[in-house]
Amino acid sequence: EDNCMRPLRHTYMTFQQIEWFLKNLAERCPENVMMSTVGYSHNGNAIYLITVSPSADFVADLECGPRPAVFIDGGIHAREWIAPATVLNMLMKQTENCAANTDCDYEYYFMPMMNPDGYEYTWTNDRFWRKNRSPPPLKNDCFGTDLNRNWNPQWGNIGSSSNTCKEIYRGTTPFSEPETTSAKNVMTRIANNPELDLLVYLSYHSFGQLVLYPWGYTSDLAPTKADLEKGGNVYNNALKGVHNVPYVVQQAAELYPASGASDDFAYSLPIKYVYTVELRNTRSFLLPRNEIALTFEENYAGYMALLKHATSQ
Ligand code: ING
Ligand code: ZN
Repeated sequence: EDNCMRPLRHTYMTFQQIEWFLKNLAERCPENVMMSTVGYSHNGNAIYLITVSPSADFVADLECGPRPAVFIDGGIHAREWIAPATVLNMLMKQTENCAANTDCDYEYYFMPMMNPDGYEYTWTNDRFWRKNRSPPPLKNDCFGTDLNRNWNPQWGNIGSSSNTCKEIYRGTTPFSEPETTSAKNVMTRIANNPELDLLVYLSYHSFGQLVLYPWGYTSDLAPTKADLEKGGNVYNNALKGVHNVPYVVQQAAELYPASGASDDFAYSLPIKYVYTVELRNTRSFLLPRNEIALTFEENYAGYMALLKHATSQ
């Protein structure tokens, strides 16, 4: 059978190009890729979940008992273009592996474009838009909720704002936004599936070259801080081995405390290995497109090492 892979992408894609890309991948690789729409943004754009699984003949050979699972998202923030670009390349590479029956021991869940409305807005109106494009509760207020301040637990506390015009506006209630509600529902369903063991959560952002672990809402140490730090170092050491680019592993609240971010929700589900990765570079959201493949390559190595580590514990 033909392999169903596509070449790596070296360009930033519009939301429409991302949709074509995902549909094409799902059509070419029906054995390994399932694409579903798990919600719609305020502007009516689909929020996609892509599930990558082992081929049917191969999965029968895997051990009985719950299968490990990983959930990965990108593009929570509109202007961080390298995040969806990296997750799309990871998704494609993982598909290629599963189609070849190699390195496919997990059930892989990808939400590569969490904020389609905001992303479109960065292509058409404002390259540095961060939030989604939900209308404000009162007219004449500002548009958009920060999708990384809209989660529980600890919604509404430090590092978020009730002012609709701020970049860290938290929304009216926890999960007030369709984007966060969709992701929460998917993550909860995976976590509660007795056939799966949701071990790893990765959320891709930029910039800063950081591997952040919970908590983000407090500088108190997470109860399993030692495991989180170890997993972060496994990711970072593998990453560094690829292009020797320095990333720093630290607790999210050490960067700045922020409540209502997705990683604290993931950690509370609970998921054992939870990271917000701030991709290249250390200066700007405008990452030259010749660094897309490099960023993907190093983070794919980190991802692979972390997934191996998580199942060896
Ligand atoms: N940075 C993250 C943000 O949401 C973060 C950093 C994540 C802080 C999780 C605390 C918890 O602000 C970017 N670039 O979005
Ligand atoms: Zn971000």
